[in-house]
Amino acid sequence: MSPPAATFPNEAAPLNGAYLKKGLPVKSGTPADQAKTLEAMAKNWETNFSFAPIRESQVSRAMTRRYFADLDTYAESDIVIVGAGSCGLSTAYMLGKQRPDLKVAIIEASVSPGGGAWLGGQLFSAMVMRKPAEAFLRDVGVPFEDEGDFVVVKHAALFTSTLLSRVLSFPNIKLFNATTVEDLITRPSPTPTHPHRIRIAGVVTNWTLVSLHHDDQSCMDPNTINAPLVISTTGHDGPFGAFCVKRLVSMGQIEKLEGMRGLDMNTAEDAIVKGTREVVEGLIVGGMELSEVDGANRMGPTFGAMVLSGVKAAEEALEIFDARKRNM
Ligand code: 48N
Repeated sequence: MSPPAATFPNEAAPLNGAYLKKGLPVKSGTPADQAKTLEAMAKNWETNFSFAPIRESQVSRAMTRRYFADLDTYAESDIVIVGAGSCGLSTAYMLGKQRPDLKVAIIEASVSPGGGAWLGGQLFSAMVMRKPAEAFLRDVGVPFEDEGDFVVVKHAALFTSTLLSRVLSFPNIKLFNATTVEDLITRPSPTPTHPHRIRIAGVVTNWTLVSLHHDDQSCMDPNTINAPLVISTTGHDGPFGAFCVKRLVSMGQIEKLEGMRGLDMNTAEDAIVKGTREVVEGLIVGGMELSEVDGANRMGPTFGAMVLSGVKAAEEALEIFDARKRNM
């Protein structure tokens, strides 16, 4: 038998406080004698502890009003970062720290941001970064052990969670996780030698769970975010990886992907950092996604290039952004 239907009209609850309805003895706030501190709660769970009252619709409205206000705010962003792995988050941190005036949206396909940076190599915990990348760790506030030419963060999750918390604390940065970039917004930008040249003007998004089912459901159209600059850090090739650069190839904007090469730590990390750049107008590529464009080596379980590629991507973005503003 189905549960009893609601028996009272669903009046809009006030934004700010408890839901008061005739016949529903719901009082706002907790009684004065209720424990308010952890010390006061300890061992008094039965006597003077209870949660303040709530109505389910208040929870729903607290979430939905914020989320849809964010969608409205970031529908026009200054910069969109695709992929919240170590490179994307490092990029966001540098932008958030330097430019509180810019609206930065991060689109992350997974429910859990962080990409491949929750563990070191082969699921081992420790994370290695070669110097001088420890300068970034110091800036973010991640403790490390100094081993001479490299440093070690005792658990990769300490790095990723600390960086993530710093990024999420910036008021001008919004993380849209469980959300996939399914395509790029483009505008014609022809030159005499490249009549079909385009520039990137934002991203096309959908819930990741929707993106995974386009083949077995009828058309589920996407949403969009306009932005004059997109920074793609979607990692090396894989189910979701290297998304934006693969799209550039399919749009004929770059001829082909050179493909990530074999592991060579000493070659790979410098190449990724130095190669981080605007690949086509309006799209900067960093992190391991870049290895697919340039045919750079992979570095395996060292993460210094990811963070410094993020530092460079942010620097490139601000130079481009400010130059465009000057030329407007
Ligand atoms: O961690 P990744 O995969 O990418 P990076 O470049 O930030 O860091 C790479 C690093 O973890 C390594 O691969 C290390 C250094 N190993 C190297 C080696 O030789 O093996 O993060 C990419 C993020 C992920 O969280 C994806 O879920 C996300 O990007 N993503 C997307 N998000 C939104 N829309 C998409 N289309 C999309 N594609 C990937």
